[in-house]
Amino acid sequence: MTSDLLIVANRLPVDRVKNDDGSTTWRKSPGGLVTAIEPVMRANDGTWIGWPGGTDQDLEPFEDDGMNLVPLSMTAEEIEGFYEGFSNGCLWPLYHDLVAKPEFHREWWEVYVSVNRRFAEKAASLAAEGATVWVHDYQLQLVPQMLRELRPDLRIGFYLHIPFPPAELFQQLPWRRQILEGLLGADLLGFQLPGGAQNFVRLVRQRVGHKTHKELVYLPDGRTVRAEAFPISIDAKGFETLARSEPVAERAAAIREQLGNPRKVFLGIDRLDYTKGIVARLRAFSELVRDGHLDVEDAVFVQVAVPSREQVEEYRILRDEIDRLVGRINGDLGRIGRPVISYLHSSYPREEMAALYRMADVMVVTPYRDGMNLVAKEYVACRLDDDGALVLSEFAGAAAELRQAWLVNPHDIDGMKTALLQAFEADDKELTKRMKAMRKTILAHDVAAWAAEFMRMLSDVDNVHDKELNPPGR
Ligand code: GDG
Repeated sequence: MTSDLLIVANRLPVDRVKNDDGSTTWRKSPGGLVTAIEPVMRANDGTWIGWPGGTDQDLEPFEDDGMNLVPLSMTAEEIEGFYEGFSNGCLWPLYHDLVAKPEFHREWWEVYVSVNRRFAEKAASLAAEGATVWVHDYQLQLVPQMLRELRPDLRIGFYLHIPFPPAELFQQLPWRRQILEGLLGADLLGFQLPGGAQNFVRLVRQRVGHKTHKELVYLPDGRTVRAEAFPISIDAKGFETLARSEPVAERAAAIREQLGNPRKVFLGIDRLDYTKGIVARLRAFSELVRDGHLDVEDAVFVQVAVPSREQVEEYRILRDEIDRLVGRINGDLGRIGRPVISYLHSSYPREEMAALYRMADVMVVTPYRDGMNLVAKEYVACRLDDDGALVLSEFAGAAAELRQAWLVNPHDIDGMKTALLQAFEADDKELTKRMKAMRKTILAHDVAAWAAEFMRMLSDVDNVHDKELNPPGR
């Protein structure tokens, strides 16, 4: 069975859950990508190829809720070299401004190449003649070229969910040319921000030597590749409806009650990742308490850190650091029944996330670098009464759209303290003015519009040119 539309992503949109009786079932994983792509998938009887998690081998393709899902198994060695190693130990920090030090290991690279090849081969075997294939994210940057070599008849799109770094950083990568050429197999390359697309085009010109003009790259074989920004969004209406529901409203009130009904609640929700700036933000808040600007009777900080990449050393170190910091802050500054920081290392259902967004007065999102940051957008979508304040890092992609947030530089602790205090003290009129404007932005551009725009551009893209070109490889 072949498909006219294929989604190729590192993960399948479902997680495998073991039941008490030992049997296993699939549960849709949380996240906007599935919601965004599902309608397009259904309309085209699409197929999604991805790793199901774990090391189970030879899982059969299956249908879940009307979607064709094709599991691509990985061995323990592949998970270590491809996923934890090259993707998360090398590319992730390199693409996030070197917030941590990337490690360059040749063995990791070899596994990255071979796993990308397996994804490409699987896609080639499942695509109908002239089908559209949409490849996702930094784990699969070689797939476009590999797939084009196998199947020149396909229309190939690629979307990068994380930032694409400036040339000065990217060129550290020993395999920089292979990655650029891998991406150039696509007809359309989508980035979160125009800056990422520009970084890519500049690198292609400098490092591969292809002719470029604005967002276009002209290849010697006569193909044109387009690199453009498509800022991702959320299911804004879906979040709003959830936040409006009675159970979520009740839960929001119950959480505040459990926190001792402080005057204002600050909230942070992040995957536990060193790019998210969790430590600096907690430090800024605790200094405001220490210096008497905030009182624990008046304000509490709820920090949810969702477990992530726990096999990677850097992530274990960060978890310990946060544990120690929270313990010290609460030990030094808290009172009985009144911790300064209410810290949760756990993941939650969507309803609980909506209740947290609904009950929080100040949402604090302070990554050092973030492709977009959907949490910031979800908070805005859940503020039905146009209230609540958003403190947002300038270095999150979302800052380009959410201009009415209190924008901060997460490296500047004093600047963050000022912004936190301003957000805490802002009057209702100020809050409403800012939130209204942000809600308008989010509701006008949701994730369905994002997916539709990418798909439209991919099908419209004029991928041949008749330019006279010099051979590449200057
Ligand atoms: C990458 C880029 C870009 C989190 N915890 C729970 C939960 N979540 C959901 C949130 C949100 C999503 O996960 C996290 O998205 P972010 O954008 O904040 O961050 P990354 O995971 O780093 O995502 C990022 C994104 O891709 C999309 O392109 O914006 O820049 O780094 O939707 O709600 N959902 C549930 N329980 C949790 O405990 N249900």
